[in-house]
Amino acid sequence: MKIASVFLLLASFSVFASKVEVDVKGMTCGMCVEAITKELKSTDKTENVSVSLDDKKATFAEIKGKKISDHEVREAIKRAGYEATKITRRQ
Ligand SMILES: [Cu+2]
Repeated sequence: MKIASVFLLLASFSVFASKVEVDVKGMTCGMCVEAITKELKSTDKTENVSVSLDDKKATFAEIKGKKISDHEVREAIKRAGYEATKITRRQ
């Protein structure tokens, strides 16, 4: 997961991509990770989706030219069966 985070950091240097970090409540195992990853990818607005069970966080970048709202992020996490407690965005 640490290595994946570094790749995400490097990817975030591209001009318009916004990096998003989501604190997720209720994750307990690898199946939680898979379910959340799948739902975040299904929005077609995210790339470099990475979910950390240790940190209870999902991180991803917005695909260039696409904006994903906080509401859409919360709904995707909810579809997977969890709750997004905090959303942090970085340019
Ligand atoms: Cu689980």
